[in-house]
Formats: sequence, structure tokens, C-alpha cells
Amino acid sequence: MSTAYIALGANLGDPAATVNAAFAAISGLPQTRLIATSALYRTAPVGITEQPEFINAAARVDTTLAPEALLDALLAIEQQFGRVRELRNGPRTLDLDVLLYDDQIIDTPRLTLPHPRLHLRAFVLYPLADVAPELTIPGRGTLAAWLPAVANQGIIRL
Ligand code: PH2
Ligand code: MG
Ligand code: MG
Repeated sequence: MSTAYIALGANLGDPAATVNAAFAAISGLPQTRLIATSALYRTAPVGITEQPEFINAAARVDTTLAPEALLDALLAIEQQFGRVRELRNGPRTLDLDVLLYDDQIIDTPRLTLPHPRLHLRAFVLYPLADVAPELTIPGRGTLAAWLPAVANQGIIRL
């Protein structure tokens, strides 16, 4: 059994309802148990700033799906929620990213773990701290040590 952390993000439609429904969809994945869910956060868009605010959250799962199989399962959930890929980093009904899978370091065309920007983004770190306050990010030290640097990024815990 492995432990993985998943980031959830949405900023089209009813993002809070979508994120809650996505938690339920994740809990229904095969070979996977949903262990913990974070609070929902309202966050300022990072990257393309001219788009609606996001709702972000995180989940911890225990799974026997391999990393890329977990990724495929999450992309299928994105599809169920009507994700259309247009603009990179643009608005989306649902984004599900694998953040960490055990302490594995993976760099394939489809999947980079740990997620390369996770330690720089309040919208990832704060939800992740809810489900894994003691987390160490492989190659980057503790999650707690990165939090102060991103505290000014515009994030509200709902
Ligand atoms: N996702 C992005 C780009 N920018 N900004 C916020 N606040 N939340 C996100 O989930 C997000 C973003 C690309 O995945
Ligand atoms: Mg993303
Ligand atoms: Mg994504």
C-alpha cells in the first residue's frame, strides 16, 4: 500500500460543489481508500491572473494503483466533470494533480513527482498541511518550512 497526495482545483461552474463531488469520486476509485480531505480554500489565480478565483483543496489516499495508473484515474475523473483543455493554466471545471507518491522521485513525460511547483504555491501547501502537517517533501525539506514564504499569496480558508 502506498500513500499519495492529490491537489484539487476548480474555477468554473460551481467550484466548491465540484471539489466536494471530486472528493466523493476519488473515494470511489478502485484499489484506493480516501484517508483525509482538507478544508476548501478560496485562492487568487496564479499564472494567468485574469480568470475567476479558484477553490483549492487536497486529499490523502492510500492506494495500490501505480503512480501513472493513479494519474490516469484522476484524469478520467476530470473528464467526468467536463474538463476541456484549452489554455494551459487557464480556467477549468476541475484539475486533479498528483503531488506526491510515497517518497518517490519520478520524472517521466507524463508525471513529475514531487509536483515541481508544489512548494511555491499557497494554494497547494495550505490544503496539503491540513492532511499532512508533518510532511517532508522529498528533496525540499518540511512542508511547514515553506508555508511562511507563500502566506502573502491571497488564500482564504473556507
Ligand atoms: N492552477 C493552475 C494555475 N493557477 N491558481 C490557483 N489559485 N489555483 C490553482 O489550482 C491553479 C492556479 C494550474 O494548474
Ligand atoms: Mg494543476
Ligand atoms: Mg493538472
